[in-house]
Amino acid sequence: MIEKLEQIKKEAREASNNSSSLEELELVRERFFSRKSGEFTVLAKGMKDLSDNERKKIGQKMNEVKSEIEAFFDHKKNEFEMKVWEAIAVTEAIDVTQPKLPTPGHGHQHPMTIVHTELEELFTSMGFTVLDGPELESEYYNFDALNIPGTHPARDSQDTFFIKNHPEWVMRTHTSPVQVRAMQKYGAPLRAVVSGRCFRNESTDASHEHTFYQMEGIVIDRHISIAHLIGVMKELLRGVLRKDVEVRLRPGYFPFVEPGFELDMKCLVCGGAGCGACKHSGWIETLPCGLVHPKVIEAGGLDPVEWTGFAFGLGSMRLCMQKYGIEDIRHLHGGNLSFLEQF
Ligand code: FA5
Repeated sequence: MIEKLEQIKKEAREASNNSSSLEELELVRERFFSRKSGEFTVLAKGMKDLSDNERKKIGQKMNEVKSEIEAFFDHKKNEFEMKVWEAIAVTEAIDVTQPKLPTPGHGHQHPMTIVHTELEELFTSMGFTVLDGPELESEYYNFDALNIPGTHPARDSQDTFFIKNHPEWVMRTHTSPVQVRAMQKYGAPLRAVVSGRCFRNESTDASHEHTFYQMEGIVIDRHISIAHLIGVMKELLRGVLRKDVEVRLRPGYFPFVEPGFELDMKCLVCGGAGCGACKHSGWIETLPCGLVHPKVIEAGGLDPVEWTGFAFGLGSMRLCMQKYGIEDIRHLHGGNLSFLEQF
């Protein structure tokens, strides 16, 4: 039996040395130690037929051989595991000499976001609700409900993008459609602002974009007058620009207000001398406004005899330009970081 044990030890050492992977080594371990048919296990089962003396002597030898074989296996297993770690160390090595990557800077708000947030805070402090409206709007809300029927020449001044095969949908040309939507949804009295993107099919220049922002405001109540309108407009400009600005009010035609005004402000970019931002006139068209037309109040589901109101459509990109002295509107959507990092 001693000879047989020595033979098993020799074969186990050779087999483990010759194994070429952890899986193969596991099969070698099975060959000698599997519970049913392992060569060492079968030999150990024969111990029961030995005399007490022999069993003591052989038992000791068996324990020695078993420990030796297990040591061969463990040694070989360590070899394989080391190879795996070496491979990982090569592929995932950290190069301590590599220069440090620049730390990404902190982001900040876009100037338009700053202006809209300030405007919304200002209006909520005056009791206005902040609403939202769809950018893809129905032709009805964008034009018809605002007293601009299909043949009305006012449609020409707001040439828009229609949707292929869906002439009833347009990319909204202004935020005014929310006037009617708000009246229909919330009734009267009402005080609301809505800021968002508008779209027009027009060439761009220093003061025009095809995609630009407006903030609409609407107040519906009893006995609303032009005095209320002008009071709120002045508060708006003072709140955002943080100074008194020179304004002029002149008649303006919009089919959805009566009377309608254009509230212009003296250009802060050039101080009124004339520049690209004010089309060299010294004045900026920023705040068209007026008293809500009775037909619009009717479209909102309200009685125009009982309810009156004012509305305005602030060109918030132009206001942003005035606030920060930006001479060309196209900088705002240009994505140029050296421009944006100034805010
Ligand atoms: C309107 O859009 C009306 N809905 C405004 C209104 C609302 C009047 C409520 C009365 C009552 P207008 O087309 O003028 O009006 O545009 C309003 C403002 O948006 C302009 O004064 C200007 O500041 C800005 N704006 C208009 N077109 C552009 C453009 N292409 N690029 C940048 N800003 C523009």
